[in-house]
Amino acid sequence: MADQSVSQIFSAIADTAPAVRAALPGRRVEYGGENPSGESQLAADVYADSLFKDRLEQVDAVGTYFSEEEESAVAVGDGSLTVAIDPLDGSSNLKSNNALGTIVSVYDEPLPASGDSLIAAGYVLYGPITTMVVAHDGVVTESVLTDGNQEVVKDDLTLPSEPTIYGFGGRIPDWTPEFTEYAREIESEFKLRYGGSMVGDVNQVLTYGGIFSYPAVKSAPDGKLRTQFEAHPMAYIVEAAGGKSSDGTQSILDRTPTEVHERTPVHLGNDELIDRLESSL
Ligand code: AHM
Ligand code: MG
Repeated sequence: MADQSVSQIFSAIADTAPAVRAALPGRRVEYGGENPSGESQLAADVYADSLFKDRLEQVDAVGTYFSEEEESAVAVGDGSLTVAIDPLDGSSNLKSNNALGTIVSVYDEPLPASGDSLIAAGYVLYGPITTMVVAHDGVVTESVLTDGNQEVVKDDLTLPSEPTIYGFGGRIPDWTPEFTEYAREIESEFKLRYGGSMVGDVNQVLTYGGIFSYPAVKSAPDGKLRTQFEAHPMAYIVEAAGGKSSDGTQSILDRTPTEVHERTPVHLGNDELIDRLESSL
């Protein structure tokens, strides 16, 4: 039953992604509003949110839709599942025409909820091609989405065991001394790949092996990324692919936010690099 619900939810995401992508060129402008995290919204953020909501409303298993772009949960049906979504992740990349994504979490509890309540998570990457990565039951699959078709290209995606890249967010002067020291070590061993879209950056880590961090910064001890909409789902995917997640001390999946739009430091990647990070912080 859960398997069928998860597959219906991600079919709905796959069906909607081409329309989200097609709508981007005309929606690179400010919408005039702010999201609940106090960030200004682009027309594309708001439009992607409405497309996903309308489509997920048609999936029987979904009872609640909760978006990073909206203040509160929206009741969309009688189903027992809650879908949390960052409709357009990395939307500041739209101006410069760089990678964007959509992040999707499927919880079997109302939000706020712990990462243990996730039953699946996935993302769409709007890169030169549109791909969708889904984690469920410990298995991660990658598909290419073209013109309404979903073609599985990897049916058991795992993190490469020899990491080669890193990508760290936030301004270097804002990092804590402990994170800065860790970063100096990592920089001397691996190649920098940072694009400013979590989906694009984590997808690179899943492809090449390495570490993605958006750390706690001096001015924002909880970092930038939102637990329910960004950190939990990406941690779920990376852990299912054989890697580790951390908020600096524990798995991100062990965090239960007290407020749905709450933020957390995020570190995702190969085990060895996350273990070293935790002992440095
Ligand atoms: P968004 O969902 O509002 O676009 O914000 C999240 C994005 C992440 O994709 C990315 O990791 C981070 O913000 C980039 O922040 P910065 O511009 O500080 O590098
Ligand atoms: Mg985001």
